[in-house]
Amino acid sequence: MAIERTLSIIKPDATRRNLTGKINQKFEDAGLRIVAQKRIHLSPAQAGKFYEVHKERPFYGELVEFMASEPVVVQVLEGEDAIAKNREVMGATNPENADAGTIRKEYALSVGENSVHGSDAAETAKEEIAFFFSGLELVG
Ligand code: ABT
Ligand code: MG
Repeated sequence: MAIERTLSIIKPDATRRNLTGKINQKFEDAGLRIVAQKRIHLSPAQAGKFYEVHKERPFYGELVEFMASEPVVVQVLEGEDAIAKNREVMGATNPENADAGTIRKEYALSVGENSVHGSDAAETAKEEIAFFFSGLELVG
């Protein structure tokens, strides 16, 4: 297993409910190190660009509006097998299908307002980290 980095976003439904600390605790308990983190308020254009891969999906407009509605916390998590491990800690996209103890099971409100985003593969992790962070901001 290799040490990887992955891009995580704590979404507006979670920052609004002051869940940043509780969610970070879950990452750290799973052995993921937060090597970069910042709170930002995305513009609709920035959120639209980040989710460009979903442009043709019926929920794209709603997703972009939601992600730009209130601040998010963007972060880089590092650890062994970080991409898959983070997705395990997050749980299934739809909280109804998420396993007990996962972030989405405990905190997500719906499939849209599902509290966290995590990169899904090595290539997307690289692109998504570069979208939000410069090399100088990554402190291993
Ligand atoms: P993640 O587990 O979040 O990576 O979702 P994944 O990419 O596996 O699943 P899909 B279904 O592609 O969802 C992409 C993002 O779109 C959001 N979404 C999804 C909605 O807002 N409404 C919907 O009806 C659906 C199906 C959830 C995912 N957000 N993120 N991150
Ligand atoms: Mg995804």
